[in-house]
Amino acid sequence: MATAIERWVDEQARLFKPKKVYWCDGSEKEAHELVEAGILDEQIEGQPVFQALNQHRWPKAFLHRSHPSDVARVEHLTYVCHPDKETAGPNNNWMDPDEAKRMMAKLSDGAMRDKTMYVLPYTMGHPDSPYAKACIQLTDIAYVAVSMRIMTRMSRSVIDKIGSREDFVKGIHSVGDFDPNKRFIMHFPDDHLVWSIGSGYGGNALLGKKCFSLRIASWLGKQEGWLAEHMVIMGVEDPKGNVTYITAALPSACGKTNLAMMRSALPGYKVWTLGDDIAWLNVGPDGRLWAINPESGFFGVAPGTSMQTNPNMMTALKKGAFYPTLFTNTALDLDTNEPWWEGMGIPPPRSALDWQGEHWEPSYKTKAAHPNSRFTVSIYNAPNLSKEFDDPKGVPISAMIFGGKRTSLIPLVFESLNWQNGVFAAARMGSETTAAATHKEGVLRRDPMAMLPFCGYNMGDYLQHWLAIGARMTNPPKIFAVNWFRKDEKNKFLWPGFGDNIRVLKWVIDRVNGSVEAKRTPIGFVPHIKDLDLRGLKISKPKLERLFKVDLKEWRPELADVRKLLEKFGDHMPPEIWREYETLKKEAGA
Ligand code: GTP
Ligand code: SPV
Ligand code: MN
Repeated sequence: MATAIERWVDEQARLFKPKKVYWCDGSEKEAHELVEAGILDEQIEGQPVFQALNQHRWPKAFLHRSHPSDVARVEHLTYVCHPDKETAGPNNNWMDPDEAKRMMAKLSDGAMRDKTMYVLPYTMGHPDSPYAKACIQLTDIAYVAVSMRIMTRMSRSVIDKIGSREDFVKGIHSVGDFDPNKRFIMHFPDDHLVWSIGSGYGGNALLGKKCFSLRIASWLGKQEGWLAEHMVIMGVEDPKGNVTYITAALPSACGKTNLAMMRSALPGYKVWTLGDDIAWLNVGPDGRLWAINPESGFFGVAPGTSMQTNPNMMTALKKGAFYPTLFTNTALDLDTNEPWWEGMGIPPPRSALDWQGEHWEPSYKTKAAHPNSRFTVSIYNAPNLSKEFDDPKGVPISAMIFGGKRTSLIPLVFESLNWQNGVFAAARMGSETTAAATHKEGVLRRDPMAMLPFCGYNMGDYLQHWLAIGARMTNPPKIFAVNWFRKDEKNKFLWPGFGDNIRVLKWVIDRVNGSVEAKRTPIGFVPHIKDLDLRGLKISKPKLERLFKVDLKEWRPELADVRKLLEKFGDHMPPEIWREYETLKKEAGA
């Protein structure tokens, strides 16, 4: 008798009508065959799906060029289909689930004709973790199959683990004909199902990532009492060898990968990585918050990654241990067959192909690599991988950091007064928009907890859930806010960032350990400058003062904007958050 998985795959095959169905086992041998298929058999706009890069300089690395219209997440085409709109909240696009399924079935009919349907069995999280989830995704492009092998733990054993259960996590994906008018990323939280058509881009197509591990998982977390968050997990080791585990939430393209891979500028301090994008957080029996990373790879922004800014990532990209490493929409140096991107820290190639495969020279005004060009690389290639990474129970979190790109107003770092006050600080977070999603760049948008595009239900209820989790912990993490991006009047960053961010993490750890005092302001505790370890850093006193300045006058328009955000959620916004708002408003004299 057919299993639940086989029945479901059959049903999808009848709809999509592929020429064959191929069940993946996640092995390296198979990955070679899939890459080969991407080089020889599969094309996008007349170009092969994969191209081998210089294997001497970039072992096991391949280049992928996407369809030119398919370079980022598409938030306006992303829907969360709860039975009612209220549950999805004003933070999500909503469609009635039955209507959405009818629409998707129509778009899916025959969409894999002449193509292979790959069946991908994988777990999110270490298979031995009680928090791991067993998943099956279908796709019709080798790029997605191979990317999923890097980003998840793919194995046939998942099929046995699911056995006769019907409630496994389901992902249906087809690139269709890349038509932006037929592109939809649909979530059905109650069915544990994501159905995505028309895009091959990471967040739209690697369905274990944002779609399941954040949008659907956040909903599961709400029901089951845990959190799915857009967060880095890292262990910071001090010179005595003590490791403090910290999470950090920053919106897309605001510095998570760089933070997770940081090479410390302070002697004796080390950052060990456990993840650069997603954390699942559970309250442990010890009353602390424990974190696992459901993923096993990095899907990181290429531009700006260099030996100067992120040497650990450059090492991972060139390591050639796990097969393969992928580059998507970077430029290609025609002399050397190496990938290249803006901010790589080396001169541009004399002659290149740009991200679309067109001829490019340094004199051109256009960018050679797409601003959201990315690499996909196994976390096991990371030279700073934490030895706790494969521990099924995860790591205990002492501090949670929230941040965004704010060129003014927000100090380099401050600490919230308590959990509830910290939830408010994280909820009012804003960021100037970036290239990771298709919208105008550089506009301030409120992005509570860096989860605005990823929370799979009403964000008012989500903040309530955060407060409830806080009430369950006897030893909660302290909550901090950071901003690496404050600028001076000449539009220059005040803070060097990257490896120097360790100085901020050191202050965070000192506060966790209670070894330094801080200055109480209406927004929270701000460092005394004398408590920052600035050894080896040249930065002027006026710059430092400006980095930490809390100007209450400037907070008036900010708070008016925050009010608009809170109002958007009506009755769903917890009264505790409104109380925090009123207190801050009063203390700030606004
Ligand atoms: P997603 O993968 O989209 O979730 O992004 P991310 O949050 O992991 O961002 P990432 O680390 O890739 O950084 C994005 C951009 O921010 C890059 O252009 C970096 O060079 C820049 N950046 C990262 N950290 C810093 C910093 O400390 N200071 C400054 N000025 N820029 C930074
Ligand atoms: C992000 O946009 O936050 C990313 C890339 O990490 S994606 O996987 O596309 O979501
Ligand atoms: Mn992300």
